[in-house]
Amino acid sequence: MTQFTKVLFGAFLVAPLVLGSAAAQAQTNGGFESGLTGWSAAGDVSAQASVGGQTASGSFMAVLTNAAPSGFDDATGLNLSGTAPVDFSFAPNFLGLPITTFDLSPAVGAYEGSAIQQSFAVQAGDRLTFRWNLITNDLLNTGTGIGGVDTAFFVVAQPGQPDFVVRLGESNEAIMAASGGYSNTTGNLIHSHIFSQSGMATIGFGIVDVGDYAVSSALTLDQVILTPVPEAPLWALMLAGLAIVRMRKSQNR
Ligand SMILES: [Ca+2]
Ligand SMILES: [Ca+2]
Ligand SMILES: [Ca+2]
Repeated sequence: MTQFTKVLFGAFLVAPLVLGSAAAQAQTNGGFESGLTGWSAAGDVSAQASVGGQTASGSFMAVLTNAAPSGFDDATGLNLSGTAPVDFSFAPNFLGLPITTFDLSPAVGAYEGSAIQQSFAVQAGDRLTFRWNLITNDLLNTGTGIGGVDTAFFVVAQPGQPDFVVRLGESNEAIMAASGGYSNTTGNLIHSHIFSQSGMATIGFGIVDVGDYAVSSALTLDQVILTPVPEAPLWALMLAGLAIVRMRKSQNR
C-alpha cells in the first residue's frame, strides 16, 4: 500500500464521522437491492445474492469479508470484490474508531477487516433494525477465550455522544453448518438499536481478523430499516391540551 493510499484510507474512514453536521438525509438502500448505493465501504464489501449457503432477502445483501484476494489466509474465492481488507498496521482508524476498540485484549489485536457505513438524520426514539449473519472458518481457538476469533461489530456515532460499539458476534459463536467454502454460521439474527438523540447519526458495520491475518469470515447485512418513533396519538394530544387549559384556569382563580 502506498503512502498516498494509506492517507486516503485514513481520511475516508474518519471523514463521515467528522461531517456529522452535513445536510439532513434519509436512510437509504437498507436492503442492498441497489448494490452499495448510499453506503461508504472500505475493504472487501460487495452486494451478493448468497454466501456460505445463506441467501439474501430480496435479490441482494451486503457481504463484508476479511479475506485477502490472493486467498493466502485460507482459500481462494472468499474475497468477493477483489479489494483487500483494510490492513490495520497501515490504517490508523477503522469506522473512525481507534483499532484498539476491536482488540479482544491488550495482547490480542485486530489485524485486518472490512467495513460499511452510512449517515442520516434521526429523531430520538427512532428504531434501527437489521439482519446479520457471521459466516466463518475461524474456529481454531474455540473455548480458549482469547485469540484468533474473528469479530463482527455494529457502531453508532452521533455528534457530542460517545461512540456506541456493539460486538455482534465472534466466530466461535457460529455453531451451525455453512457451505460454499465456509464451515460455520451463526444463522440470520436480528439486532435492534434505539437512537437516544436527535440529529445526524452514522451507523457502521465491520468484520475483523483478530490475533492474526489468517482464516476468513464474512459478515452479511440485510433489511437495515429505520422505523420512526411513533407520534403521540390524537387523544393523547387532546388530553395534554385539556390539562394545560385546566392548569391555566386554576392559576387565574
Ligand atoms: Ca436485500
Ligand atoms: Ca484475513
Ligand atoms: Ca481470522
